[in-house]
Amino acid sequence: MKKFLLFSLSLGAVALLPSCKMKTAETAVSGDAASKVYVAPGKYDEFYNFVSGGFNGQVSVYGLPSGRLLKIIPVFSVFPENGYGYSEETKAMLNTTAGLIPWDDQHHLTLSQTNGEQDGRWLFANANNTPRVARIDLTTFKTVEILQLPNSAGNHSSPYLTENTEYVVAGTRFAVPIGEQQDVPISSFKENFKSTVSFISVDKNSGRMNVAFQVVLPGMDLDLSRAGKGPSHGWFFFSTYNTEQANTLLEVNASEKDKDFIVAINWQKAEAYAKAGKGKKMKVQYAHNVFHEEEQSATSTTETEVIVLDPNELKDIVYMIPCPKSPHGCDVDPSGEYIVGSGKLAALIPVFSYQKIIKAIDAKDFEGDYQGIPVLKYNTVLHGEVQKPGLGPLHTEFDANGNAYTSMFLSSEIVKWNVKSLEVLDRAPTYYSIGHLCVPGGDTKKPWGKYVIAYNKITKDRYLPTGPELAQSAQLYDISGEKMKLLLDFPTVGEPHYAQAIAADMIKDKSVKIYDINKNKHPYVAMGEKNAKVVRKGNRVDIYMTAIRSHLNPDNIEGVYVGDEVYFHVTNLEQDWDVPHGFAIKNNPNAELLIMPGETVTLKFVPEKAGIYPYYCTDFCSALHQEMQGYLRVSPK
Ligand code: CUK
Ligand code: CUA
Repeated sequence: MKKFLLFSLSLGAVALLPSCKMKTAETAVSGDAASKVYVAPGKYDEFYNFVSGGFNGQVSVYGLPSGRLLKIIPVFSVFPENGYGYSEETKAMLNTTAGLIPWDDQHHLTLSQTNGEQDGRWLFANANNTPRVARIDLTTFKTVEILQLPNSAGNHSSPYLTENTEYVVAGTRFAVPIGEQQDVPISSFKENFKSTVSFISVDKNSGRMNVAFQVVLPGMDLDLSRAGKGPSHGWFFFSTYNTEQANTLLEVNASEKDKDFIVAINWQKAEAYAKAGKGKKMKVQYAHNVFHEEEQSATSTTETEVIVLDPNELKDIVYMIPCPKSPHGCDVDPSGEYIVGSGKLAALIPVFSYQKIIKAIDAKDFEGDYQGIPVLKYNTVLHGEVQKPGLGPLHTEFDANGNAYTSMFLSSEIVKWNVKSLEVLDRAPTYYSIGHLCVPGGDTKKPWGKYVIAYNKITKDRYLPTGPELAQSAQLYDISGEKMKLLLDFPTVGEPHYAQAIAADMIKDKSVKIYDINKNKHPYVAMGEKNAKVVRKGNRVDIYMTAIRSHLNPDNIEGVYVGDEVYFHVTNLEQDWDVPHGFAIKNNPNAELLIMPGETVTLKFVPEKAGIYPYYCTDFCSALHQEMQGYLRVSPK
């Protein structure tokens, strides 16, 4: 949303700036708030809250209602805490056709679903900059797969999924020339730039992702999306802006039109066309990275082809619904009947009816076309408008009782309204300038409800100042009653955009599991201290090292020469599921490792100078932790 802020400024309209109401927290917090978020020492939280990290490229995990930070899961950025992106086993996860990219921008998260309800199996995340979608396994809390997307740039409208996780979709924010990189004038946007939606199939059992097909659209900025559910299963809805197809936004021409569109895609029809061979095969290159649990190691392969469907030829897969003023969020209610568009510059919230959309499509009741794609009539498919909801509507989540909660960036509040009657029921200020919000299960058929969490863009005075770079702020509200009640502020990591929350019971017992060393098929595993050894092949030296309280074995290594490629393959032999060991060696630019029980992890070291290089365990693992150490001698060639 940073861009939007600038954009408002360039309009010169003071009314569009976020209004940071300088109301103090005390005025908004009820007396029993503390007891509602208190989780006694030794007790667990009720929900896991998975929060996107924005520009830090990671995902963080909090407990709710306490707001305690439980873990950071590295996804699209390297992570010093556990060596992700530094170890030989995980480097391949960050591979792309442009090489290893150590840092990306992560905005949206989606928990896998079965029958429209959360199933606690996987969490999907997008990389916004270099387009990729990741899958995180919720038994290990590890990133296990990253799929790069061809024909895309600015993978913002992603990842959203269908109600049985049949497909994860990813829509392009930046229209670009498709195919391989092309050198064309930027002013040729209208002719040369295209937008795409990738439909990524997800294997029911393994979770393995695959770009099944892409739908190509005229160049426009796809912003956010949701799948239909229940009656609207089979459809996907995307918000768009810049349907003027401006290649520069400096003159604010991207918002000159009164209405942009919600794009409705009939994915079941598109899928049938793709299966019937109606798409075109296009040569492209993109990386597909998979972490293999048995080998404890990732591989990166390159895919070379994608199936592309063109709605100008296949006339009944894409429709446009006019939507006021640069829509941002596009959300579908739990019943699957109502589609909420949030025009970020609009003073109302339009809600569309799925039944009316289908009726109008069947009757071919169109107002015209947009570049060959039929445009429905706003009034014909509208369920109604929420009047005077506040300023700057962005995103909407739902509770289990037919209510919607919309974030208002400019007026800095959450507005609760009834989905059927469109009546505004309550509003609660946020501190300050809310972006996304999250109700546990609030994007599914069966929201858990209970809380809404605001992820705010401006922190200002919420925490002790820490220089100009402040922690971002989340806020937890009780929504169990008629009125929302602010309970808690908690600082977050990076810049949260979207988040998901799930009942702790769905996951917690599955993740209490040791990785069985007998299943460790790592090529350099040392099963037991007896198997620790040093093997030389040419100038490559493989050290099969073991770590167990309280030795590293071997702990004296000689016969290594300057310029050798040395690989420390450290196997953690512990059988307690939560006892990691660390590994670090002096002057190694490849950083360090953290090895969990049963795992083998590899650190590469190419010594440039003769000398003695001490190494040791970096994780305080027992009373004799300091004894886990050793020496490598490097001799001149
Ligand atoms: S965007 Cu950040 S507040 Cu990237 Cu989902 Cu709306
Ligand atoms: Cu092992 Cu400290």
